[in-house]
Amino acid sequence: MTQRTVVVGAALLDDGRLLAARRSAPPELAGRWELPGGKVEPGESPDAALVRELREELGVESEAVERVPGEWPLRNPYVLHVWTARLRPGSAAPKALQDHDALRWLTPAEMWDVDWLDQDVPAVREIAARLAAG
Ligand code: 9L3
Ligand code: MG
Repeated sequence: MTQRTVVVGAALLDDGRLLAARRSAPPELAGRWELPGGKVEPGESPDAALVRELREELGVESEAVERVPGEWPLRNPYVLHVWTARLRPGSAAPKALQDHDALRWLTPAEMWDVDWLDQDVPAVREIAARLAAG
């Protein structure tokens, strides 16, 4: 039986823009941009994992909104799921606290200005289509 571990990525949206985060580690991913997030822990729900990861990595209070349909392969045994998310009222602004060295809020026109991780591209395409549709 194949063990799969879900990695949740957050399409954090604010005012029609998407937050992109540049990875600082590991070396093979450093410099590439991603939807922030990480591994769902045993017994943890995906939306709780997303909220925890964004608190740890960005220092924000957020809520998961909805899953973006699809599942994208990562290095074995990981698969990427993406959820849209928003900042809770009163949250701090995102800061690159861990695993990232730059953040950008991208408008639809800027969506492809950053070098996204290959595995995040299909999800970003889907988010871009939604933002463009208003
Ligand atoms: N990963 C890919 N795209 C993403 C995220 C959050 C993660 N949007 C990949 C990178 C790592 C693995 O998943 O190989 C685990 O992620 P993390 O726990 O290092 O963030
Ligand atoms: Mg992470």
